[in-house]
Amino acid sequence: MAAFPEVDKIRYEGPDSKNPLAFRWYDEDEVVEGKSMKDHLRFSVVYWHTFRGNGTDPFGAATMIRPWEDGTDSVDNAINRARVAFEFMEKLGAPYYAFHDRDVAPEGATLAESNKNLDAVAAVLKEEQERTGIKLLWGTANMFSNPRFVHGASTSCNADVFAYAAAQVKKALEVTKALGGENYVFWGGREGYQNLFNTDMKREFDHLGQFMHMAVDYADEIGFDGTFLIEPKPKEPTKHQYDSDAAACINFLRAYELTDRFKLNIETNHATLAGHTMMHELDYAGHQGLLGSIDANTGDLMLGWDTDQFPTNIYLTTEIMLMLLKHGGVAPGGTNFDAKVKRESFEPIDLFYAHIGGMDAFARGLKIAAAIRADGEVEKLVKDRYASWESGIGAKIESGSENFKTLEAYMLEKGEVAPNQSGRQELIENLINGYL
Ligand code: XLS
Ligand code: NI
Ligand code: NI
Repeated sequence: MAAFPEVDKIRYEGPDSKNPLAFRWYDEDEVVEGKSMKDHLRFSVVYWHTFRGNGTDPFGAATMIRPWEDGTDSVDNAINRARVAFEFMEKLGAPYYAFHDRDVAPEGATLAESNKNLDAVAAVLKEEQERTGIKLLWGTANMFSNPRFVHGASTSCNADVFAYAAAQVKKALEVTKALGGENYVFWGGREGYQNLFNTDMKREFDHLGQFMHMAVDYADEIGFDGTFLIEPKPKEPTKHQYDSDAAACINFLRAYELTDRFKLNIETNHATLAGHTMMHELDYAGHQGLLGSIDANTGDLMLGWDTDQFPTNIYLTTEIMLMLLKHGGVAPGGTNFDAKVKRESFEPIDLFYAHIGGMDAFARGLKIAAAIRADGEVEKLVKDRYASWESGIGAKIESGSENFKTLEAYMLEKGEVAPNQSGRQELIENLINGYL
């Protein structure tokens, strides 16, 4: 029985459509900068928020109405839910999805039982992937919900917990490979600390590095060649997460010699929590050659936690798409909606409204970003701003031929620097607004 009988396949109807169950901007076949929107954006639906989110918050119980749920944590219920998930994704027209092991299948009393449950549901996921053509963007392991992970997983003070986490990731990698997953994500979970007085930070970082190498080794052993992604986040649940932002993650990857297999999965709300903009995090990861994928959501500037809202702000999606286009696109990563409907939006149909809005916001952002790039006005302003590096002393410095002594000689002779130019911030902001 269909879970969403009142919803047909969501179609592109153009900007004038008043149909709330249609795309106004996302036309998957429309070509932008030589590539279809579908290939640029690579939209992905997350299993945890969309099919496991129940609307609880620290002050209240579940609110979501999900008629297909039978209220048990059985494998049967999980299998039925998987079928519903694919009905949803197929109607939405999202080409990808992502999950944690424990989202899709119930945790058993033992590791063996958990693995068995996961296999049973994975078989259905495979069947549904084949039926619909929807693909797995990435898999990951939930190593933060169960109380055993109270002190973290690979950075736990308890060696048994490290071993358990290793076994769990081993299995999650096998399942991700079996389902053709194109990436594998590590979000830090509880890898971090609450108090440095009781924490051996160096030892914990070394364990984290060791763990990642074990993951790479095992991936090689089973022939999983997807990209590994680390997802930076500065706080929540621990006060100080080890993967706090793009720069910290990249330093970790370099220090432990992991950059050949790892890239970053940048999430909007995490960037905000780190005191950065999403644009900053994307540009930083991008110019380091380590931009792998994005978790598309947004926070609330009045709330200091990870509210994981659906992105609807066109200015934000324009900034994101400018960065993705600049750095050569997001593939083999994707635009993964790590976002949840609000607790008050408890009807199943709200899941469609939320995703349609996010996809349209990104499609618009893509078109606006492409227009900005095609006009080249903004690019020219930036180029002019750095004109002093194109010739003369600037070009010489960049070529590596100068040193402190030659530069002193240059400046002693010249006496004072050439006049600075205006930064033109307001002009450039006005220009951007002109495209929106
Ligand atoms: C939590 C993270 C999480 C990861 C997957 O804040 O965003 O959802 O994306 O473990
Ligand atoms: Ni998050
Ligand atoms: Ni995320």
